[in-house]
Amino acid sequence: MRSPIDAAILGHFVPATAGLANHAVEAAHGAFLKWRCVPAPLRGELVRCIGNKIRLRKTALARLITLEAGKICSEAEGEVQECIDICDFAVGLARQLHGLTIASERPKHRMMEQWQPLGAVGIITSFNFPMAVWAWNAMLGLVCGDAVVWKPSEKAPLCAIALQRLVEEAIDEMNDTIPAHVCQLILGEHEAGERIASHPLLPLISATGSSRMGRVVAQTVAARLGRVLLELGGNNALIVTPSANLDMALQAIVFAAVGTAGQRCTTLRRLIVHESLIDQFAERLVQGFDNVPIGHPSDDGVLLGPLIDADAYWAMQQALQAAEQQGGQRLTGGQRVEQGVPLNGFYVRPALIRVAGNLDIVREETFAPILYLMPYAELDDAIELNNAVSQGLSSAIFTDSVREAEAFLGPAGSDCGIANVNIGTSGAEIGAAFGGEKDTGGGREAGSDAWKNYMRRTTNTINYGSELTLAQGVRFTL
Ligand code: UN1
Repeated sequence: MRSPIDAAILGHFVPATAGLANHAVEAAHGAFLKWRCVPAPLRGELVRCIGNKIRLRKTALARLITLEAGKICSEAEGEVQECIDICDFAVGLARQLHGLTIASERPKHRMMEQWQPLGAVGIITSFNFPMAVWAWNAMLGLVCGDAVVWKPSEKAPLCAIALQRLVEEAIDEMNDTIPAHVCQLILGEHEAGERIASHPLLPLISATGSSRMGRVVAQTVAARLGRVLLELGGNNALIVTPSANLDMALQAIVFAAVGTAGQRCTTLRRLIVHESLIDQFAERLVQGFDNVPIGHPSDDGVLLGPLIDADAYWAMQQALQAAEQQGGQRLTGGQRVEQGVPLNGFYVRPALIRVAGNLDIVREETFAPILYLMPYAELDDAIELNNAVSQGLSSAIFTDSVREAEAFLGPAGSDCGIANVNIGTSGAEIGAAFGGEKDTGGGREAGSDAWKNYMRRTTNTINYGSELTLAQGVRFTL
């Protein structure tokens, strides 16, 4: 594999054979059979230990993300922080995996639900968050009593190996309380992902990546009636209304559109601006985009590092061409940058394209810093534009009007899993549920009650009387 910074070869990995992958899944399943009986707060101790190790090595891990995914240092550190945060969250959660007690209609009966460990969980992650997305899934899975089988992106195996090493260290340090194979790593290309998706010993597959990949995984898992947790493509929009604080909006927009070189699933891709201010605001945006410092992602002050690879660059060029053919007007950006950046990396100027509405190309998620700018007249039209794409991950509105904000957040408002007011579309905290609707796949990861995905619910009815009473008044006595 190569670094996106300068295409330098970072190493070679041998993809796991089918036999090896199967062995890893079976080992994880075996570990699960023991792990599920370890009390949850003790399972939390392993996660605490992993979190402490990540905390101690925050800078080194962030450097690895920069090297392998091309993120600027601050965003790479932010991603490691996200891993630490979910560890802390999961440790607390280990004492809160609670179910309900429900009133029974029968005398001297009690109903309750319990949440039990589910099994070994398959986790498929993408290059753009090579550590955090694993952490969301694995740390919750571990406290829930599951084992974990991780198939990271073939573009970011070093990040995965580094985390796996830390996990193994933590397991060793906790001696024989932890089954050794509770966290497994399988390196490979998409065949490895397919193997995981079809494996009957993995009751849950959590997959992050493109909607195309998610569809294949979902169908494979559905064929064996398994469970999926999908976090797929986004096509996130932000509405700027006349009452918005434009300085704040501008900052939020540039971070959301350009951060991580436009390669977050939460990246801002569509900007819907009120017609009364779109021309003036477009000028400010062009200025903002043209002034984004581009370069080596480790250099101080750089905000825009490289795209992941040549394919990403060509996909961006094709999207720009399609946008222009479909009537879009390029206001700025899109060119490759070759001066003042490391050789052989794919560095680009962020592109701003004025469009009349959701052109065909605008409906597609292109993983690059391209922002489509479109006007609206009435808030209802803006919300309709926001919703009129197949993806439904993140969305935002900038407004000082309570009426507008609440309309956007209400039942006829944004149809996305994330709807924000006066902040951008990306950079969510881990405490809340993360995910989206429609082609985004419907899954919710990280905070809130996302842990329930990693457990099975049992409903228990207990009769503590000495008579057998049937529900619904049914009489059936011999
Ligand atoms: C992703 O791009 O797959 O909200 C995840 C954000 C980050 C996570 C992005 N916390 O932008």
